[in-house]
Amino acid sequence: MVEIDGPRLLRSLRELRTFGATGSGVVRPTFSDVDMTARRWLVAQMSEAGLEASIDGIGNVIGRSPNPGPAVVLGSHSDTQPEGGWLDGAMGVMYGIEVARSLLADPATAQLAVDVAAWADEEGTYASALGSHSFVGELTDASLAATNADGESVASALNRVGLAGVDPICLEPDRHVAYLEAHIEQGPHLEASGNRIGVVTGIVGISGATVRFRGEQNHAGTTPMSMRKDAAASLFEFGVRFRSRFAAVAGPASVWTIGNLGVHPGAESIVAGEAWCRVQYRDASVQVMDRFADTLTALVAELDDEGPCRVTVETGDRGMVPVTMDPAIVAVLGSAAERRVPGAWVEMPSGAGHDANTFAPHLPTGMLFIPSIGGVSHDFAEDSHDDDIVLGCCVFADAVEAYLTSL
Ligand code: HGY
Ligand code: MN
Ligand code: MN
Repeated sequence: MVEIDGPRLLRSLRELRTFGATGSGVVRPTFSDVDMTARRWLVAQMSEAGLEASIDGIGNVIGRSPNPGPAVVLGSHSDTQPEGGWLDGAMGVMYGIEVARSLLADPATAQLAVDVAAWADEEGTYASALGSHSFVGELTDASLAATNADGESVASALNRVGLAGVDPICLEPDRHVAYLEAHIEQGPHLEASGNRIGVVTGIVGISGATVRFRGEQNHAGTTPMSMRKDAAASLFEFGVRFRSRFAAVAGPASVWTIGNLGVHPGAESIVAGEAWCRVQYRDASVQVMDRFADTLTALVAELDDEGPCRVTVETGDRGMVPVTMDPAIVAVLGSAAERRVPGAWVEMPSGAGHDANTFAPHLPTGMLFIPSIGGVSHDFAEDSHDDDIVLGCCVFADAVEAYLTSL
């Protein structure tokens, strides 16, 4: 079993939390000042752990082992949601550093190659899983043109933070043999079942779209109801039909959400001339995701035909495809969990998307979960118990060692 330094892991997680600390949570959006400060801090942490570390041209922090391959890549993201928790992404990054450091420090394992990464923009402030897509060679012009809520493009942001012209660091097929990511579950199942470790078997796909409603702005008092082209009313009608139509084609674990919306000009005495909403849907099955996409397109066309407002849909962000974890990595994670906490672990799907979605089509990929208190995430209240955080890192380290020595 690998000896990791639990207190050191917890200290470093608590220090990372300070970059963007907001109440009990963290606000550290991609390419913000606190995000870049955190990335520079991570370079120092990775260097101290014995890795050759740098921030690459898309903002990924990459720590490369001094050892020749075969190497595993351990990582997660260091950016957060607009109201994020202190562990979402951050925990997987610090696990990677702690595992790399602990293996290098032990003569019995010092020859094992563990590269570590803190990916840029998994949360999609600009484009979801931007950094991991760059690492696997899937960066597109559309990625660089993607904008944040303020309309700043990735290309402009890279220029602003001083990364324009810096080369991206990419996957090395003759070095990298697997990708492993540790993460909080972000859901209720481990805590509810009393399990301390989750071994992920598959990860849902995620797709999103913007639906726009265009009517006629007018006076809320003098415009008769029969003459209105009320974009807000059209949005609400869409919302009602969206819920029922998606429910009719959903799978047993499907989810669908309208998490953001707006009306213009947004005054109570004005009939809204414009409205929009962001739709997101997830499922582990490509067929169900395709059914959702077709249902959305048909609903938009139906409302546009009915009038009185025009209704259009824009898909945009490439989202995430549903992926299956590598059976050999599932097995090595399960064995490591069984040794540490016999019977207190479970194989499970992931309802959250991760950078592991990006890697699975390119490398054998696996994920480990620890319980989230109350199942809460993407909220300042996100938290996990210290002993679960430390245990998760012990299991993760054992699995990494076992996988590398089995090659
Ligand atoms: O939304 C997700 O599943 C991920 O946390 N970005
Ligand atoms: Mn997240
Ligand atoms: Mn995450």
